[in-house]
Amino acid sequence: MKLSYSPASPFARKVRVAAIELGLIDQIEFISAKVTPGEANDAYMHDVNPLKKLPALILDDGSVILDSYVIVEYLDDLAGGGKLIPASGATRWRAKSDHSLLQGMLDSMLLCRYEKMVRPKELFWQAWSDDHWNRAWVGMAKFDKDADVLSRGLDIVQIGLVCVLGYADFRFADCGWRDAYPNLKAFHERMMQRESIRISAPPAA
Ligand SMILES: N[C@@H](CCC(=O)N[C@@H](CS)C(=O)NCC(=O)O)C(=O)O
Repeated sequence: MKLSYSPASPFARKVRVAAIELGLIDQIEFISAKVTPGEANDAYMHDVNPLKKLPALILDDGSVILDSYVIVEYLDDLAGGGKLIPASGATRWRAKSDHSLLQGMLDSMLLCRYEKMVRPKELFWQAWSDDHWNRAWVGMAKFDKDADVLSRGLDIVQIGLVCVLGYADFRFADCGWRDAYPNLKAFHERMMQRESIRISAPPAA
């Protein structure tokens, strides 16, 4: 299997952490891909993902699995199922829903980043950017109060939450999430003790 990847991508980090935790990392070849809004990458769009997003998992038969959540679910299945995503029942739907929230938070944080760094300065829309940042910020507040998520064994929600917080450190270093959300701070410190989380942290910005 091959994974289109960038060390800066929080979505790709999620897959990498899951692959390490599931014991599948040695079966994946990491292929660096460059996908920037506003820049063409026709080969990637045609051959891998028409949405021009990474990560994408390319199986040995050439078929492609999108997106990061579905890739983690695929890997979880390969590892026997029910390891990082509960296999059935209320806990499955809770985890999927919490993960969707985290996914949306990351989407919004990425949009803020693109608005600031990629969009022409004269077109920058402050209110739109603030609105998206606020979605991530209020999402963090929700998880800061969720003692169950913060204290249970490793799963897709905890991995997604670490990726959100790591991306906040990487791209929004002054946002102050540790001061605002002490339970997330303690959670993040604990999670950073895991090798998979530590070695997958984004490079210094
Ligand atoms: N829903 C996708 C989101 C992936 C995503 O947005 N990836 C970013 C990189 S971190 C990307 O490819 N951005 C390029 C673009 O939007 O043009 C997933 O979970 O894999």
